Amino acid sequence: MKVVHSPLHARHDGGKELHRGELVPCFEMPVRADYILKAVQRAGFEVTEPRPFAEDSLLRVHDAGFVDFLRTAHTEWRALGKDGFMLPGAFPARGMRRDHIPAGINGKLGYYAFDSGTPIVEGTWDAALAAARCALTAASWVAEGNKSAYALCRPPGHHAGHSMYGGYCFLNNAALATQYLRDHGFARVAVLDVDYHHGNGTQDIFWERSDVLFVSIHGNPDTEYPYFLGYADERGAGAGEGYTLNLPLPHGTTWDTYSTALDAAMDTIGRFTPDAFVVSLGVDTYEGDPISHFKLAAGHFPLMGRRLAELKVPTVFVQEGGYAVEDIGTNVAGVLEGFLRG
Ligand code: OKP
Ligand code: ZN
Repeated sequence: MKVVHSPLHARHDGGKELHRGELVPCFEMPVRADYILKAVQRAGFEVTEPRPFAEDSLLRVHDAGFVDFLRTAHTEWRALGKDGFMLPGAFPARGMRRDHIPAGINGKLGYYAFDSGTPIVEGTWDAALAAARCALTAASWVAEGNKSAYALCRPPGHHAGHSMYGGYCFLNNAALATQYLRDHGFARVAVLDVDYHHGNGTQDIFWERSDVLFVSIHGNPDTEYPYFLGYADERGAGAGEGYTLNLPLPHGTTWDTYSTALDAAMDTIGRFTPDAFVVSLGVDTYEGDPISHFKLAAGHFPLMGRRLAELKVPTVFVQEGGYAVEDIGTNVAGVLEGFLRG
């Protein structure tokens, strides 16, 4: 399986998030990608840098004003004489204006963000754009006839919506890959999000569409991030009604329960008869993950990969979360190797 990765991911570094009352370095850190890279190289996969897709490719799934904001936010911040990481402090909640974008940078941060755990640093745009290009490159390889490809994206993307960012995500890499496939001859594309956290951004982007099926298996949002989306009764709207499937699972979920949900997800995906398949591959379902509560063991990831291969449809894997950094590479490579053996 070909792998696409950019060293520019490392430009997104130095931000902090609020964790248990303290500002701590983000769990989403550069070394994650280094561990994954080592593991896929050890597995013998060929690693290539992304193709130089133009920035307008992003506008197939994102709002132009939002993309401009991400590109210029840190420059605006520095123009005010500030430096370091930026986090929003106020959000437009119930009863406040959502039809006006404040002119100042602090207002814009709160307007476009949905949490205060996703810092923007000087290199964030370069890293996010490189990750988006990785996803587009993997999709282009599959469109050119490869059976599968893996985009080693960092930062991740599945929490980023049409015009919002959060959950360590800025541009929705998996949605960009999905739309690329739609634009290059694949009439029906299924997305399966196996990250521990609900892929609210991907759901948002494809909510009203019947050409893209979105299925997500994740921790129950009643107690798990992102809290405000990912419940079982969310099934899509308009033409997209019935084309979103959420399978929230409880704390402590083991492979037994997980694999039953995975079977249900794959049955629904099979009935959709997709022409291509995009997997939002988070491995924070692992028992050693510091911010998640499922209990998958390392040996379960190859089984997951094997199950995904049963669909027998061209497949793009896009990296999402996974924060047990020393084991992240083994777990990701486990899924990919299980898929290839499947
Ligand atoms: C991103 B992805 C820890 C709180 C966690 C955000 C979690 C984002 C997960 N202080 N906040 O889906 O893996
Ligand atoms: Zn996650």
